[in-house]
Amino acid sequence: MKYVSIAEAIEKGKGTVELRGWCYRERKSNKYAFIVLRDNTDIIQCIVEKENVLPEVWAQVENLLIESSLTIKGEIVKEPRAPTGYELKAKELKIIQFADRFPITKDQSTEFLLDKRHLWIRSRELTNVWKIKAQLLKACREFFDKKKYYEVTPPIITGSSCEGGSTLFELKYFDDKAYLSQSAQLYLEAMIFSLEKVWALTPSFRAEPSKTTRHLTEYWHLEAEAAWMNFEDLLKLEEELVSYICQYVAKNCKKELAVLGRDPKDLEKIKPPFPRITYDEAIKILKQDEISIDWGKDLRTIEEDQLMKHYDKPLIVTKYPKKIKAFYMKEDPENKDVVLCCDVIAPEGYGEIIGSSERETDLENLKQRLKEQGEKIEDYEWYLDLRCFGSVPHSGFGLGVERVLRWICKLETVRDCIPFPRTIKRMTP
Ligand code: NSS
Repeated sequence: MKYVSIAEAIEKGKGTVELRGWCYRERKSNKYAFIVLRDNTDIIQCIVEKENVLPEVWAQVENLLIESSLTIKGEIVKEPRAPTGYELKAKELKIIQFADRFPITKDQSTEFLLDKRHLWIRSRELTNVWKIKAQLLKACREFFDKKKYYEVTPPIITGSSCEGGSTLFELKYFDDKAYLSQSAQLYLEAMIFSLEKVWALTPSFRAEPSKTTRHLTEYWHLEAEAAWMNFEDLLKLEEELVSYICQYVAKNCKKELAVLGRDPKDLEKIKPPFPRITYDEAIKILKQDEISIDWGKDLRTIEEDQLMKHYDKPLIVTKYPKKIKAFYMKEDPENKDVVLCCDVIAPEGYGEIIGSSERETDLENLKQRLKEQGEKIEDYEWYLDLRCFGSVPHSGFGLGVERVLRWICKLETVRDCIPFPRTIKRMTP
């Protein structure tokens, strides 16, 4: 007999099937054993009756602990009292591996759960997060494909910094020094001169010394760059992508969202246009709210959270002061103190999800900004070359996959959006 998945068995609703998976819960008496079996599709209660199975099988069932792997054959019947509405009446059962006593029980500390992460990733909550993440990534691929962007594969080992030296991970590279990539942007900028519209999904690395619910030292970065794209088109593209992701997940992950307590209707509401304000306007709103912040200071978590009390959709904040932003951002032709950049901030206090800008194309300006930021011009020679061989106006953005996923799944921390989170104090398991 061929194995069917638990979801297929429930869908069928009757007849004899053979399932395989892991013991999710178990409860035994002298005559009966209830085994809740799980596979990657669902869970189902299985009832094993001592009288209906061979004595050696019953002896095995008596010793069965959760997370043991097994196969069960039996008849599917409707059972409203069972967790998923159906029950399997076992006729045959085979233990593939008897599990040791599972170390994770109720009410354990976050640190303990992170130590046992290799086991905790099978939990029901996290399993649903992985499923939603897979759909989110599928939505992004589909989005860029429809927009005729090419997916490209930039390097991870790099010789210069993109987002400033303070958060670079250094690496011994034979007799030289190299760094782990913080962003593929500079390489995507190079690729647009062959493919015009490109995107990439890569791990990005940030030696962030802060322990927050928003920062990982290794995260998945979705970035896009396009030739001829101006600032206005950039904002539209970001708005469309975020909306596409939300619509896609709302439609395809109803069951998973329910487990995590997110109503798909919250996501269905996320449609263009998003509210837009400039940095100057953000400062004004904050001052009205009696938050003291001087013009020229970056918006921190508390300021972002305060701003978002006024909005229930992602907020686009544009034109930050030049002196606090990266060297590659284009100066606003109407005001030399600000740049044509944009951050997208998620609602409900989930913080920044996108960083982006139109790119500076003026060679002298770029060199000046690099100098001001204490960078060596020689390290950026190849990048500056791009401004000398058919330079065109262009723009791009970077979206933090785990940040968006955290918002969508309503999770406490970005650490639960990646199977094996890397943070200041943790690189195992
Ligand atoms: O630093 S960013 O704001 N922008 C860039 O890296 C640009 N070079 C991207 C580009 O234009 N191609 O990072 C982009 C996003 C940011 O909005 C967050 O959503 C996410 O990357 N991000 C992070 N996620 C998790 N952990 C950390 N530490 C982190 N840092 C940024």
